[in-house]
Amino acid sequence: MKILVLNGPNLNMLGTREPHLYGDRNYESLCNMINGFASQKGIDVEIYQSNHEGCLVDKIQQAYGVIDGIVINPAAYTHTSVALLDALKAVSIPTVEVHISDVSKREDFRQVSYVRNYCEKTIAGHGFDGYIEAMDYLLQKYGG
Ligand code: CA2
Repeated sequence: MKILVLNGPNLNMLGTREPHLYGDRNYESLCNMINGFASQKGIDVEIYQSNHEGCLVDKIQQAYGVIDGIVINPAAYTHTSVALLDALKAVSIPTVEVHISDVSKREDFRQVSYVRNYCEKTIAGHGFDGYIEAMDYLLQKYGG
């Protein structure tokens, strides 16, 4: 199976600041963890990060017909982007929303998630492990 892992703005800066929220490991370490799990389970994974909303929309559209499942941490676009929600609806690929921090315990403006309206599941506050849980959910869904 093919899984696309999408990460939104500033996640490439992991490990530089706010370790109480996002931990002290960097983005490369997150990618290594995702790739390690994928190779262990025989999953074909692509990881993509962008600071630009339209680039993330483009990547979702390109997944149409070729990707079996999406794991998405839209970062700040979680709370603002109808465009990402519409793109996910357009391609109709099973999707899991992931947040490293527990957004439910943070500011009011983080309580809204547009993509959640489409996603099958949301995992928040489990740190980097949330990505593994999301991939595992998609794997189970396809009988893996
Ligand atoms: O908890 C998450 O995964 C978030 O999606 C992270 C976003 C935030 O806007 C969401 O509300 C929750 C922020 C990612 C920014 O990452 C940073 C990395 C290094 C230093 C500061 C922020």
